[in-house]
Amino acid sequence: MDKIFSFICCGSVDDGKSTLIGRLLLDSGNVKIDQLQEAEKISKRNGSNRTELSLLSDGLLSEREQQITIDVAHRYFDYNNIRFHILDCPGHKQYTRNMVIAAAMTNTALLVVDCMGGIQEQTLKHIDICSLLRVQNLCICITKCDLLQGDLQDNPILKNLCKKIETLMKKYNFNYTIIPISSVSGYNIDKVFNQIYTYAQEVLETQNKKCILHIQAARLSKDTRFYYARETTHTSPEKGENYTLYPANIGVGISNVTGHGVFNIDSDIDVERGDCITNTPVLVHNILKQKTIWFNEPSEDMLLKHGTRIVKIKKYTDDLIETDDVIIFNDIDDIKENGFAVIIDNKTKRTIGCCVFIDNKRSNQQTTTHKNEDESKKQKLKSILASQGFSQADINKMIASIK
Ligand SMILES: Nc1nc2c(ncn2[C@@H]2O[C@H](COP(=O)(O)OP(=O)(O)OP(=O)(O)O)[C@@H](O)[C@H]2O)c(=O)[nH]1
Ligand SMILES: [Mg+2]
Repeated sequence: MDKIFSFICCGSVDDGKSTLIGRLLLDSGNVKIDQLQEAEKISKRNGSNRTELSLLSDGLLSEREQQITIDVAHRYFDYNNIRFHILDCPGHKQYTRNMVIAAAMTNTALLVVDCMGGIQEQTLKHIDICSLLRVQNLCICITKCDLLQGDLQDNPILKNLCKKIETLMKKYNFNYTIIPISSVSGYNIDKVFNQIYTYAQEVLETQNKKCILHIQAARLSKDTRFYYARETTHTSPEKGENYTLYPANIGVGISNVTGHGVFNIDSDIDVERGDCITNTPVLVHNILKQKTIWFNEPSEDMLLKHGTRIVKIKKYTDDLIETDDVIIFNDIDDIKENGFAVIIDNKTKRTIGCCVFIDNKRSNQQTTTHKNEDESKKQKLKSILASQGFSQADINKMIASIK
């Protein structure tokens, strides 16, 4: 099973996310008998007359005790020839940060809306977050339809809710579909499987060979330097391919690949943690056009974490961030996976916001070239000095003395 497709399940608190995931796991044959027996036992102990399928998704003890989702639960199921990776998001307002980080990692969402409760404040918040983080496909599941009386085709509550959702969707750019379901009875769950499978095929087919490697570490072993990188776009480099090192803006070749994100390059250039090696154009700026979702109040002293770089925020306004060093990124509309960063409070080290990069491509081109040229000259000088036998410490001192 080499194809993996990730999607989130989001929506307001108690609207039935974890139960739907439990149903998907069960119906796709991905629940072991002992897991099901354990869920039956806990359900009975909690006084429920049916097996709570949410217990198959909620992992933490505190979640099971409180019957709410706190952390993002990662669950997997295989359907046809694809392995599906579901990120079950908490609906509670206080855990919005977990939902944001999950949405940043995926292109598709199952959004649940309780047929009785309708669209809630948190439903709207999750839709806004999905839109800002460029989740393209939205499979909107109207849940708990077993609670509705009579023929569902003609049900006024259902019709009314569908109309409201359609009106709301006009404000956004999603590729969406609405499916009334019941996770308890299994009604229309086959349609959910089909829809997710269709989205998966589309997304996996269009996934390209853009590869962005944020360097995590360099290790020297028997005179060979191995680089360890985060494969931001889930694409791996291949031996013999040509890449560019940023921020230096120098061409490098991949001379060997020894594992996931572990490789050698054909040059003795000094590559460090925080550098980036890519086969696709990126932006290298320290003034960034952005939009932020805040989880807590902004603080006086903040850091921006993107890829494997953490830089200080010098100045923050609603649409611009200025940092004390460049970051290597893309606009979210160009390459989603490289188009967002988290904001950290430097005192508490808590993640307090998530920002997405929008519309930088045209505005900052000039500064990039200028900075890259300087960086490129420094890197070339470094490799010349290294080839002449200077130690790394001496080279760094010499480079630092150049203005
Ligand atoms: N009748 C009925 N009840 C359902 C259905 N789906 C979920 N429920 C019930 O709704 C309640 C909440 O379900 P969960 O799946 O835990 O909701 P959630 O959205 O994951 O909640 P949080 O993670 O805390 O935001 C539970 O009591 C479920 O049994 C359904 O299809 N029919
Ligand atoms: Mg849940």
